[in-house]
Amino acid sequence: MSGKRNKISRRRFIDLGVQGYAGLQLAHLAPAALLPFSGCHPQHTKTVHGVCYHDCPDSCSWEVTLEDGKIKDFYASKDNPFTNGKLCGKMETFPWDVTFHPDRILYPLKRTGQKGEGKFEKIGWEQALKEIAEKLKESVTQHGGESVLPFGYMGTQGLLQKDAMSKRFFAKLGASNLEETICGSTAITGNKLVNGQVIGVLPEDIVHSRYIILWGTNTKNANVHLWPFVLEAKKRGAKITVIDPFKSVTAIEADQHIQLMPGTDVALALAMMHVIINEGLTDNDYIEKYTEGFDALKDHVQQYDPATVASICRVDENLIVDFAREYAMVKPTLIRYLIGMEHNYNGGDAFRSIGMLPSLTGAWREHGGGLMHLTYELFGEAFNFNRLNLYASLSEKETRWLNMVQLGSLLNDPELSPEIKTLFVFNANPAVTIPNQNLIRKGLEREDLLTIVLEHFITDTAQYADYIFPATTQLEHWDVADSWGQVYVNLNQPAIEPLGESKANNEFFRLLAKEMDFKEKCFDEQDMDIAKSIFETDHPYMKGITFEYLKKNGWARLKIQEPYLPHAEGNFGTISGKCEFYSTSLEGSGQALPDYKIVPLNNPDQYPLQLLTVKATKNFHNSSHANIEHLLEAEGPATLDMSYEDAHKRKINDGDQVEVKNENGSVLLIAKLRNRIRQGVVLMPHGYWPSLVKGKSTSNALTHDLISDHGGGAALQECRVEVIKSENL
Ligand SMILES: Nc1nc2c(c(=O)[nH]1)N[C@H]1C(S)=C(S)[C@@H](COP(=O)(O)OP(=O)(O)OC[C@H]3O[C@@H](n4cnc5c(=O)[nH]c(N)nc54)[C@H](O)[C@@H]3O)O[C@H]1N2
Ligand SMILES: Nc1nc2c(c(=O)[nH]1)N[C@H]1C(S)=C(S)[C@@H](COP(=O)(O)OP(=O)(O)OC[C@H]3O[C@@H](n4cnc5c(=O)[nH]c(N)nc54)[C@H](O)[C@@H]3O)O[C@H]1N2
Ligand code: SF4
Ligand SMILES: [Mo]
Repeated sequence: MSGKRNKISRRRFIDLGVQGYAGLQLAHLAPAALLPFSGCHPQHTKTVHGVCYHDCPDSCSWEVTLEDGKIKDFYASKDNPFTNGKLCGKMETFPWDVTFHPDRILYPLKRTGQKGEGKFEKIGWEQALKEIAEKLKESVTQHGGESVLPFGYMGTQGLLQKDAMSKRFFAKLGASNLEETICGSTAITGNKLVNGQVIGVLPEDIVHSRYIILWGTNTKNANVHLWPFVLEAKKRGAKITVIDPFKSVTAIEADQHIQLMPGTDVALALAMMHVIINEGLTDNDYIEKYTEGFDALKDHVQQYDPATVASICRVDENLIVDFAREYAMVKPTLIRYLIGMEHNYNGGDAFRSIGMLPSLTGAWREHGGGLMHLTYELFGEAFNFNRLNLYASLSEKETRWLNMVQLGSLLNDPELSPEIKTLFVFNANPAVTIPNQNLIRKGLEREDLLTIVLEHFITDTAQYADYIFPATTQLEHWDVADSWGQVYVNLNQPAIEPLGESKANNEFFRLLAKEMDFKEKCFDEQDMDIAKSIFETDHPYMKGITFEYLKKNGWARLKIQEPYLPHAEGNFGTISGKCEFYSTSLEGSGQALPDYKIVPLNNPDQYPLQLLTVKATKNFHNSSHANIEHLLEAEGPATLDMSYEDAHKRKINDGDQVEVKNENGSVLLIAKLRNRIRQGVVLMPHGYWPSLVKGKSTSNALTHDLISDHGGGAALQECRVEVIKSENL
């Protein structure tokens, strides 16, 4: 099978309906979900609850209506106040876009062509598993368990299919561990260094705020179900400021947009502190009772005076002063940050310094005041993780950790001991989403590397696989969803039988465990039983929320005591229980206080423009859905935002084709001159599949695998490029 895309149009696909599609593509399978409705039987209608699987702060609840086992309707939960009756545009037609898509992989495949060529033939499950197990056993004997790297990420963030069974499998095998750092790690590490935890103000409580700062987050696009709460706050009189080097769709709607240079947020936050402290706008009582290290911070911020920082951030000095004053004086004030600015070399310190601001001004005291970041810790407290954590007892010894951000370097490093010989990819598309795309491709081309991919589609990563296994979608398997952006728990029930020969990730690892002769009983455990075990808890947040309740109702809000003011009286998650302005854990490293550090980059003269590659697409979710015809069409070809100054200097006009290039690669794009980016910076959306665009390269062909200051994250926005007009490509 080749990676060619079926040209059936979206409209036509809907017209044909699932029944027609079954006739065209899957008649020989006749799975229950696709059987045409027969008038001979009485209709049996039922509704099944589910939840969106995407790595998204919103974790929306949905319902599927079935008639005689066939999907009739798919829609957002109307009752769940956070989902509020609406899925985002990229998920509204999910069953037809993904589950029933004609390109969906429905059988195991084995490579027949060259690596990357995308040529495969069908193979039976039994045979494929046997072959893999044999190769795996041999490889582990020869090179050790650590020569196996599981590259599983958040393609589904459900607690079951993300890694419940795979963790057991790889622990037993003694494989290398993957440091999952591409998203959140740097942000979390930065915030935790100061506050000890990332839970702060609850999402809905933003309505109580009177000054909202959306700092490096594109709420309207990336966190769409929070946006109505922001608008409600605005209606109640709140001012909205967005801090972003790009005039994002969120920045366009804000009352104020501070368009600083990328990666300079830490300097801005330190300058705000300079003003707040020196002008006596601090809450001294709060500082005294609930914080540590104030004197050291006070001395430290003196070097970050507004004039100096104005030249670093390239914003007006008076704007910094006014912004700091307003932040300190309006009450309640809330800072919302999420992920965006962590992908900088100074990302960790940005999250750290901004995370200090609410304690300086005592913003935490009020309902709707403080910091809003991530909510997953609440579920960590509430759920029973015993069975999910069981994998730890299967490891015979501690095995090495490899950072996912550096996959390209790792695959190409002959000095790595042991070398990576087997790569399992599931819930991820690293050939598109991980920095240094060309190095990753080169690694995936290695003849001595066994690559196994579990997927829905032949992605750009799957094209390099030796074996591809068909994974089920969220409509076909069990899962349990916590959330990192809201406080609702969801149980996802399978609405239909798995299509074709697809199997859930967990089932793949259960079967492979058998083939590997793993005898432990935990490899027999079924998904529904693991799901049940998660709810075996008497934590007050889960009062009345049982497996049975969720089976009937789908979702429930954690029973959190209201109003939730986590730090009104300190209670930080640090060892001292205080907000730590000075990080004693980093004492002696020169990093006990946050700093603006110069980025170690090569060739700034040859490549004078800083490239941002961000999740600015409305219709893709990272690289997911970027192969779905109507979504790709709605998104249009990938563009490059440039300032008029930078474009004119290069004789580039709006709509011209341009080549963006540096030492890592080159990407073809359409220039967009619309005054949304500063001189010296260019921006392109991330997510497009190389195989589906002109030039066969996308954003991460240009990015480096440089690591951020804290948490091991990817400093992928520290990328310098040149742009030229590309006439004849
Ligand atoms: N439509 C859509 N929604 C998504 C996703 C998607 O791919 N598509 N992905 C989901 C995922 S995985 C995540 S992690 C979340 C992320 O959601 P967000 O945290 O909102 O992250 P991003 O959209 O990456 O970036 C937000 C903004 O940060 C800005 N930014 C970049 N560098 C800097 C900087 O140095 N300083 C400041 N102040 N701002 C900077 C970018 O210009 C961008 O507008 O979104 C989720 N939601
Ligand atoms: N340049 C640049 N790069 C970035 C970012 C950026 O802003 N700029 N953002 C980064 C961020 S924040 C993130 S989170 C990462 C995300 O990067 P990835 O985790 O690679 O996310 P996706 O591109 O969505 O790929 C997920 C894959 O999982 C598959 N999948 C979904 N459900 C299942 C399942 O049940 N089983 C199996 N086996 N597969 C499944 C989907 O089909 C999809 O191909 O990208 C990062 N990369
Ligand atoms: S991607 Fe996010 S906003 Fe869209 S349906 Fe899924 S959880 Fe909701
Ligand atoms: Mo992410």
